[in-house]
Amino acid sequence: MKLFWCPQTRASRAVWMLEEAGVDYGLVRVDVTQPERTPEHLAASPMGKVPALEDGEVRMWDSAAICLYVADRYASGRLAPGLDDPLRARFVHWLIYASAMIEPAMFESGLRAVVPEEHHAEAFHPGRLGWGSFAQTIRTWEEGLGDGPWILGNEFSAADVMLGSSAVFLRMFGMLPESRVLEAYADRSLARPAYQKALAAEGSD
Ligand SMILES: N[C@@H](CCC(=O)N[C@@H](CS)C(=O)NCC(=O)O)C(=O)O
Repeated sequence: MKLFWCPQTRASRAVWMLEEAGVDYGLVRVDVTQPERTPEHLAASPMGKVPALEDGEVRMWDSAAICLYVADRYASGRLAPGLDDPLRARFVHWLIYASAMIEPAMFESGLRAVVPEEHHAEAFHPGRLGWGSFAQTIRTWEEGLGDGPWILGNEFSAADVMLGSSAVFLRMFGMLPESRVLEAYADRSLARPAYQKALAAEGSD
């Protein structure tokens, strides 16, 4: 298995996932801050993005899809509730929440600061956007976590790789609102040895 990866990007959550699953993989370091893309990278990721996973014939180039695939294929029943498990729906929902709700709401909140106020109603029409406001997104996430410690309760899963890395990213960008629940969740995520291994890779060549 091969992961196209660049430090300090969404690729870190894919490394965290592979470490949690305990599978063998190699990292191919690419620099997505530069415009050039190798043919090998483009074959793995048509948009030349990271993370991108090659696993035999499989090609995947989205962090949520990669987390779901790795959990189902290599850690089913451990990092992903099985298809017949009553927790399966909740697992899928929250795994996708990170990229379908948190990330768009986060970028919208940044855009609002630069788009003139008079264009907000048209540009950010709440009924047309597929996500809620940033405040709503955070509140719903906190409610979903409840007493935790993880999004499924006591069991850690691949959904926490997506959500926990989002909490860590938000904090890194200074965008995590004051939230005891999400601060503690980011800390718990960072305390996972597999996440620490993923971050350690960032400092290596
Ligand atoms: N939805 C994708 C987004 C991937 C993405 O945009 N990755 C960024 C780094 S965080 C990237 O590769 N940017 C370089 C580019 O778009 O050329 C995912 O979650 O994996």
